[in-house]
Amino acid sequence: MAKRFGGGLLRWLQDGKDQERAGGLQDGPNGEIAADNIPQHVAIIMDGNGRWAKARGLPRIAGHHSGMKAVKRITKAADRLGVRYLTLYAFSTENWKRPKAEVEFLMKLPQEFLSIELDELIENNVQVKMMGVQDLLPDYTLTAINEAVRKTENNTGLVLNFALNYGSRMEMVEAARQLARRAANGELDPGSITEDDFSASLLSGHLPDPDLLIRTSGELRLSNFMLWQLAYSEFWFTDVYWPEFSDQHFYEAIREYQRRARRYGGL
Ligand code: V07
Repeated sequence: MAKRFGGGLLRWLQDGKDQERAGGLQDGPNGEIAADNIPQHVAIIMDGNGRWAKARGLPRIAGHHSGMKAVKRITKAADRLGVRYLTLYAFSTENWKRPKAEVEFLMKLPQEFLSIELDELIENNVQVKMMGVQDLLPDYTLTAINEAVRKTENNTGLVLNFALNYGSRMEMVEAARQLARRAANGELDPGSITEDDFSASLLSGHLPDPDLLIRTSGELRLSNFMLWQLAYSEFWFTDVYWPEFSDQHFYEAIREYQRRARRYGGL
């Protein structure tokens, strides 16, 4: 999709409606996005769905449902910009502690999302992936996700990677166990284990490290998300609740990413 920008041209991106009206990507007042420095991998902690609902006197599940619409919106925005990998933190290993009814609702969202969106994801050449432990996930959740993964595995466009039942410390302990087993089998010399070996043993082994981490809703923590992989990433935080996170907010994060990259380049 990045080819739409043309040869390294600086462009301002408006929201989808404005693009439709104007028949293309537009210059605009709030800055510009350089087509040649789009983060390859963006990871997002989609926080504030419950708070968004509470602020409106709605049940928390209404916030989760609204958050799902933002997933679609930001997937399209990322694809439009030419982002190659988008990792979304949909459910953490800690989220099982939430009330049972809320967990049950959350576990139905992958199926609902995919029943609405899978055809369009396929049309747009998107690859759906899941990063997390499949045990404990209900059958209907896994069936829906595995179907989407299978039907999109030969696509070559944006990788849409859902972190689901994911926890970073658990992932690293599992990587250590895997390497230790290989060492015990004599496949691997413990003294020769490299950072790349460790990276490859993580659930994200098939992905490059994120260039940019976004967290919504004002919390300034990593909450056990990709601790190893985010070692060199740029972080961008916003107070905006995830259901309200718009294309414009996403572009703002990308512009800030590019501004930082330019500053470091100048030193
Ligand atoms: C979930 C909506 C987004 C805000 C964060 C929490 C609630 C999309 C998915 C999903 C997951 C896998 C997949 C397709 C879609 C999802 C959960 C929660 C558990 F293959 N949104 N969303 N999964 N929320």
